[in-house]
Amino acid sequence: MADGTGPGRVTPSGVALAALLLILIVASLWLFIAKPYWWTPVASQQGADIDFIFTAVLWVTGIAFVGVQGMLGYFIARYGAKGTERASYWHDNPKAEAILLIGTAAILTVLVFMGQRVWASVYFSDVPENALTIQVTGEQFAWNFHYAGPDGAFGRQRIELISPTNTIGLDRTDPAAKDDLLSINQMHMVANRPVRVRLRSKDVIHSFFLPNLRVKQDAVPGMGIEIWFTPNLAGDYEIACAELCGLGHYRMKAFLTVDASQDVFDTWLREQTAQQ
Ligand SMILES: [Cu+2]
Repeated sequence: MADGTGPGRVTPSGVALAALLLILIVASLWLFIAKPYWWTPVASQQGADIDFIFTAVLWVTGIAFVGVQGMLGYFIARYGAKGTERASYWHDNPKAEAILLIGTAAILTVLVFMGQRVWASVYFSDVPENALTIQVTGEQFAWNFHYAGPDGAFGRQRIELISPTNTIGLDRTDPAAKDDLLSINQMHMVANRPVRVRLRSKDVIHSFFLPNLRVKQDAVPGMGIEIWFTPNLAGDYEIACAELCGLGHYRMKAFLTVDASQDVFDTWLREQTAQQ
């Protein structure tokens, strides 16, 4: 065929493949432009920066993808039009390789620096003074949220006290534990007040995921991991576990409420504590 003696360059299977590719291109373009399955509106301060990086990476890789695939298509059409052309071969081309290497390195370096600025603002910045601290403990298959209560001090936890009703082993004889709240699968925080999450796991690796707030952090057994962020949009959201952590992983779902004011939050905390 390539020697020009075949049935010609346009074959039914080629046309079918081209049509299929065209449908794929139009469908994926539509997905990106109409955004029927896109991110939820961002609900945290840090989330806007993360979305910006994501968008930048998407543009860069999108342009590179279209450029590379377009050139490939063009070369095939341009140099294979008759089916009689011979491919030429050479071992290397230092100039082309240098341009590609330096160009790619420059783009990636810019992206890495943009990303590390956001990373540092999430992981290497000081937690603001007024932050609300919540101890989050993942287990198969639930999220435990431990609030210090009005005294601001977390009660002692003891492993031998862990039971089906006291899932984090809170020692109620400790004075600091008197006003503590243990909430299972229900998390509350206050809009525009920073939150410090102390993340732990009782069994396997889980991943604490607040998609609306663009927060995702692994919970690792034997480690206490801190992360902070500032929710800035009141509302009800979902919390997921983003680490395949066992057979019940799919139901490791919890609920987050970002209260509009400290008063609303305090009322919730008081009601919940009274119930316990
Ligand atoms: Cu999990």
